[in-house]
Amino acid sequence: MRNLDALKYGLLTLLFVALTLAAEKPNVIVIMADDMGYGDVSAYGADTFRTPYIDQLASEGQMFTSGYCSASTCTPTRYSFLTGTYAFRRPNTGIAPPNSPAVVKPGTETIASILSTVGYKSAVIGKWHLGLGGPEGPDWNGELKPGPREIGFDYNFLLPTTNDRVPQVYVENNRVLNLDPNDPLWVGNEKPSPDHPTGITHRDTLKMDWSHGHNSTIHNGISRIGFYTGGHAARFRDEDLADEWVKQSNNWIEENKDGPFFLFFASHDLHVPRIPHERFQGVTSLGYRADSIVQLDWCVGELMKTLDRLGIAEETLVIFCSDNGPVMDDGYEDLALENLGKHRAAGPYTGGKYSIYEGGTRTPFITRWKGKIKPGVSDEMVSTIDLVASLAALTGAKISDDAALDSYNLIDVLLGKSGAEGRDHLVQQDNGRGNNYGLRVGKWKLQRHDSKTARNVVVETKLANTKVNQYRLYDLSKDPEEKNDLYKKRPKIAKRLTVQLAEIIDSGRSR
Ligand code: NG6
Ligand code: CA
Repeated sequence: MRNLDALKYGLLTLLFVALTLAAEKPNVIVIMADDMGYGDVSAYGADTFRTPYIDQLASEGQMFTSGYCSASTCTPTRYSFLTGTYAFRRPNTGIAPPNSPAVVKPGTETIASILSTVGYKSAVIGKWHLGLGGPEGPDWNGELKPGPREIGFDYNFLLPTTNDRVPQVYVENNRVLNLDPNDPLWVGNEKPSPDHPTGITHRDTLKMDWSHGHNSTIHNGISRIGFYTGGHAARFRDEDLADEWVKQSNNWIEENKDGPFFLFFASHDLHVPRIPHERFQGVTSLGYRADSIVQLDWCVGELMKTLDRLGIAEETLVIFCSDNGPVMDDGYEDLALENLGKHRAAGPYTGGKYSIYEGGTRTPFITRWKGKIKPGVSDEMVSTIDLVASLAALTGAKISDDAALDSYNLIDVLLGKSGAEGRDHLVQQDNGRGNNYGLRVGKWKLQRHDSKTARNVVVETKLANTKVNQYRLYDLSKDPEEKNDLYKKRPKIAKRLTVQLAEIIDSGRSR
């Protein structure tokens, strides 16, 4: 008996060694743009400005025409990208406010914790917007825990929320960087004193006016969502964010060049307030929105140059994606809409940020691994939510059965292997739990506009907030703009997709 056990153990060990050897452990860099639409890259059709570095990634790798994020706002997409579970399954995963506690709870398996089990070092550098701290929210003057390091990242250098929300400080690991204890940082929802200057009382001093919301505390001539005082030595200039992300990333890559490493480069471009560095202001004819795209493109170029300089481009899988579709006026008068001209930020699609139309979640999506991925264009369906399972499969890491509930292993598709198939269905959500959904199955697209759309979410159509759910059905192969509703004309397909969507939502998992 004992011999048999020993034999079993030996065989299992052999199997494990074989699997480990078969696994590949390239470095992985995920570059996530903020609010970038399908048509915002020249490789994807933008022709009033150019994005040479992103285009180069596309020409050297797989360029997906059905690449998606899982939600059309930031927090839920990021939640799902990290955890592999649809955000609508979890409470409080909608757009996070300035004092939000950590949205991903410690103990949750994430892309970083899963990769760490097979030897990866990982970092997130850039916009976080997934809350920090326990149920009481962030302790800005103390330890900001839990944060990324409590869910698997080894290092983080963050803009804690999103830059139209307070505060404008960097967080390095669990602390606000350069915080002077004699000038504590206070963040809140209420005006801290009657004479506290705001975007309303001091509107004439602003360097960029607000159009809706964004009229509380002023920093760097821009009023924001929420109030804060103190922490002056820690505050940054909006103009310097992109340079800082590149600098920090280059340092971290250099320190970890022997790999394997996983870097989540979370750009703030092109989210509002769009204040690119002075050297990018005016480089396009479209204003600061497109100037910010060119700035992001520069960041991509800098990161790729670092890989080349360190000789690790052939050991690094680079994934470029976005957290939601485009938006023009998102609260500031930066003339994005007025300067738009012929540019179509969502490409041929309808809708954008906040929307369950294709424009909300179908975005640029590129994978490049020099010497490994054969360059080409793929129309297979892939989503940011699939990166957890795909990278686990690539590297031989295990995912618990009760984690990453909606993440599919699409590694062969992401690596451009011929004949590999992408998703046969994908749920698209707008913001938090209980909102509106899209379901794409092949060429069919179902929209479900829910009866109980959460308040404080931008409601995109009159369909929302009705007494019963409203459905629409489109044939994307003939009608990419989702204009011609076939819900009544194609009752069998309509029924099938309606039931499928309800099952995915109700069953609690789709993996
Ligand atoms: C909205 C903000 C918008 C933006 C968005 C989050 C208002 C009126 N609108 O509530 O400006 O901050 O939240 O964007 O305040 S996201 O890309 O981070 O999800
Ligand atoms: Ca976003």
